[in-house]
Parts: sequence; C-alpha cells; structure tokens
Amino acid sequence: MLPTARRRYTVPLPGGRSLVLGTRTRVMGVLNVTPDSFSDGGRHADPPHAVDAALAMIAAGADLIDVGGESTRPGATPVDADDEIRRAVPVIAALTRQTDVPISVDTTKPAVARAALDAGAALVNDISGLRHDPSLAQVAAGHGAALVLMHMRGTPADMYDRADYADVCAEVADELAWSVARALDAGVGRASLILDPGIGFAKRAAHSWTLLRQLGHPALVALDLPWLVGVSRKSFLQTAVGNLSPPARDPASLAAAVVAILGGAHLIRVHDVAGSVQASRVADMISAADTDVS
Ligand code: PMM
Repeated sequence: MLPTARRRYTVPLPGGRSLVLGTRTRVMGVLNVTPDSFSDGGRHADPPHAVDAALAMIAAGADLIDVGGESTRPGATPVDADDEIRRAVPVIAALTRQTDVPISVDTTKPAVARAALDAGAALVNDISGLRHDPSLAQVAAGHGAALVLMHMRGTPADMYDRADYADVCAEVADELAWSVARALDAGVGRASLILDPGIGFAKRAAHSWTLLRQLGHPALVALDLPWLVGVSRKSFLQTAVGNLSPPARDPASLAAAVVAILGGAHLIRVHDVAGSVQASRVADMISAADTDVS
C-alpha cells in the first residue's frame, strides 16, 4: 500500500496570485547564478545566459524557478549581500518581465530577499529556516511573499559536524517547528509557509535516506504544511549509484524524486526539469489512482 494522498494547500503569492499544492506536483527549476555551485557551478554566472537557461526550464515545464546567488556547497566561500544582489537580482528582474512563472530567491539574507522581492520575486527560500537571520521573515511578510523554511544545522561550512541524530525525523520536525514559530511571530501567514527537510544539509547519507523513506512520519505530518524536497544531484545519491558527476546522477535523482512525491512532497527542486516533469507525472498518476488530479 502506498501512503494516502497529499493534503491540499493554497499558498498566496504577491500580486493576487497563488500556488495550489497537493494536486499536480510542482517542479521548481534550480538556477544557480554562482561561480561555484556543486551541481552546475559557473554555467549561469552571466545574466543573459542565466535568463535563457531559466526560460528553457519553463519551456520544459517548470512551475517555479529558484534563483540563488550564493553556493551552499560545503566549504564554499561565503558571499556578502551586495555580491549576492549583484548576481541574482538582475536575473530575477529580467525573468519577471518575461514570464508569469513565480520566481523564488534562495537566500538567508534579508537585504537580498528585499531586493529580490522588489524586483518581482514571489517566494523566499531560506535554507537556514530563519536561523541565519530571523528578520528575513519580516521582509517576506512585508511583501506578502511565500517563505520556504528548510531544515539545516549550522552553516554549509560546519553542517556535517552537527549531523548527529537519535531520531532524524522527529528532530527535523522539532527544529522546523521552531522555524515556523519564528515566521508566525514575524507576521508571516501560516498559509504562506512551505517546509523542506533539507536533504543533504547537516545530514549524513543515512539520514537523507531515512527522511526520504519517512516523509510520512507522524511528527513531520503533524506540522500540517506543504513540503518541498530537493534531492537533485546530491552527493548522498552516490551511496546508491557510486561516484558519478552531479549531472550523471540525474537518473538517481528522478528515482528519489518519485519516492519523495509518493511520500508526500508537494514540490520538488530539480536541475533536470524535463525529466522531473515526466517522473512527477508518473508519481502523480500512481498516487492519485483513486483520487482526483488536476
Ligand atoms: N538544496 C540546495 C540549495 N538550496 N533549497 C531548498 N529549499 N532545498 C534544497 O534541498 C536546496 C536548497 C543545494 O543544491 P544546489 O547547489 O543544486 O542548488
């Protein structure tokens, strides 16, 4: 027996738009405008090239685009807010002129989030779950933006030293509940929140596998919010398929994405959009075989 159907949520976005989750799986295309991302480092560092890459992902079926100006690779050099703004905001501004597809900004910094939202972004994706700077939530609230709260401990530089869990699902749920409380305190509406277990962040491979197997864990389900899951090209996949380059991990990424969807993910964050759209349609058909998908 597969798990029961996902709960449905309608996430309000700026400009009167909304994102309906829990029907068809939404595919978020990753656009790293960094010189050093682990998965696609340097490919989209110049703005016109980045915009073309995003438009190609949209043509391939992406429902959202996540633009990031700071690499989260373990040991990556931290970037200051001005550099992050200089990398990400021109791309976001150009994209919002050319597409209605909601754009998210992958940042932990309030100044970057503010500049991105002013340029037309609709979501803020905070990999620190408001631990880096809780005032990021005020920025999201002030713009009526959706806010993704991802689970991580520490920073990408020291996160593996903190990958120590007795019960990874319960502890991730507990620590995400802290992030949710900070967001609500800051005035973000509950309907604007999306959670992410942070696959590969402050997790050993075994923790990532357990989380994927147990997205339906009662402590995670009890948070009663939609889930974004990012497995695409991550290094934990190598424990299953061996030492492959990040793009060569795409088939493994698709297999893991299907499992995430069947376990309850509403959105998947991916590099291979065309493949992920096909994989998520298959997962949607299976999970909705006796319910309604639209
Ligand atoms: N993974 C990366 C970066 N940002 N954001 C969310 N919400 N979830 C993730 O799993 C996530 C993220 C790292 O991958 P990349 O370097 O390919 O962007």
